[in-house]
Amino acid sequence: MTARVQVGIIGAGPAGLLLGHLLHRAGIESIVLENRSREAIEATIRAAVLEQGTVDLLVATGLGERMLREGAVHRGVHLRFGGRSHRIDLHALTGGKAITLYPQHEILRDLVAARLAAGGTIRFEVEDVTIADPRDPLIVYRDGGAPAELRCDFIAGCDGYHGVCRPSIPAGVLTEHHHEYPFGWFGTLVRAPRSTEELIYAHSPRGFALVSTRAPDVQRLYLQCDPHDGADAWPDERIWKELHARLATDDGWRLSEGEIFQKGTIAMRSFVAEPMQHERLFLAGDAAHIVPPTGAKGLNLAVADVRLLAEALIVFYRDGRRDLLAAYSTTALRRVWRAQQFAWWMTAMLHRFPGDDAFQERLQIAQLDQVTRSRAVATMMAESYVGMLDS
Ligand code: RFL
Ligand code: PHB
Repeated sequence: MTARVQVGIIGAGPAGLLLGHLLHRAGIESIVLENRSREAIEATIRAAVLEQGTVDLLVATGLGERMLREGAVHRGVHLRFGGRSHRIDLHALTGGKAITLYPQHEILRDLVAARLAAGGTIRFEVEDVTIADPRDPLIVYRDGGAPAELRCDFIAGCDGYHGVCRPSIPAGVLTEHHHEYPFGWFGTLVRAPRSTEELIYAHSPRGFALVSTRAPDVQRLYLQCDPHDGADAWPDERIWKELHARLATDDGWRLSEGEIFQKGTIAMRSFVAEPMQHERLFLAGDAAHIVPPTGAKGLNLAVADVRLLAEALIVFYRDGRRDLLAAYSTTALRRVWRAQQFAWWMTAMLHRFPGDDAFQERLQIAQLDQVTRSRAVATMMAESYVGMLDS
């Protein structure tokens, strides 16, 4: 059976679902095709740091209710090095902006609920999604085991780094930039009261550590690790020993311990595909770019991409103008590269690289010292951390 819709969206991550929501508000119809189940996407633990612009967009488009109630607003973050914590006052340095901690899977739950309540179509657990033609867009897939087709004016490729949209673009069209970092993050979820009100990014001679939260009684703790480490390389005793060593301060602060109920290694890579468009296929979010998590930018970039793409599609359908669609890739990539640079800057400043000696470590400390003492450098960090979406 061939269905017809204005915009066919592949992927029900934050990019795909938010795009469907924004288009619906402007009276543009879309269908979202997702190969996982609703339960699986709503249970995947990923990002949590929302920039001010992401929060403002979600609130302005009717998605803010639970986030404003359950999310935690943080007006600062801590850089910890040399046994001391230094607060970066995001709020004061950016003229009143803040980040909000609200887990990605909660945003997905809100988005799925909003799309379904508005009568939108999300087809979960579809299989074998293929873009048959990006010029006269046709998506071929299997739905409940039966063959199905979707004809559309445009395709939004929101299917993440491992999706099918980017690889469907013919060879020679895209330039792909890859950078692998020689370490990963070992991520844990811990049932314990939070040890800190605000996030702590810690530099230590033993490697990086990060203290974040997911709920008042759930901490999200990360450790720099070997990128090939499996969970068996990190028994609980080793995790606590390393966390205590890397987060040690001379002011009596203590990390609260509890049951570690989830563990896993996260690869650290940078990736950009240029351009983010081919014919009538537009890439958005992780399908087009990956940033290492140190700058907390991945989800925010996905939101920024679809805000731009939605505006371009709205202007096209309302006024027949194609100029914003034509400019989409160039405009989006400017922000993507800035985020890439910021994530690299944070990563390079805070991690121990193979072969680093005491000289490299002292240079990192000097740089951290400058970030915490120079208002100009702290402002650069604060603006990039809370406000990339506005630039
Ligand atoms: P997603 O979330 O990967 O969604 C893509 C969706 O497409 C589906 N899909 C397909 N559907 C149909 N057919 C196919 N062939 C398909 N192939 C794939 C997938 O099942 C999935 O549902 O991409 P999207 O929407 O672009 O969103 C990107 C964000 O998920 C990602 O950038 C962030 O999670 C990155 N990130 C963070 N970003 C932040 O802004 N702040 C953070 O604090 C932050 N922390 C993180 C992070 C990512 C992490 N990991 C695991 C990589 C922390 C971690 C640990
Ligand atoms: C998280 O809470 O998962 C988190 C916070 C900050 C980051 C990355 C991840 O930079």
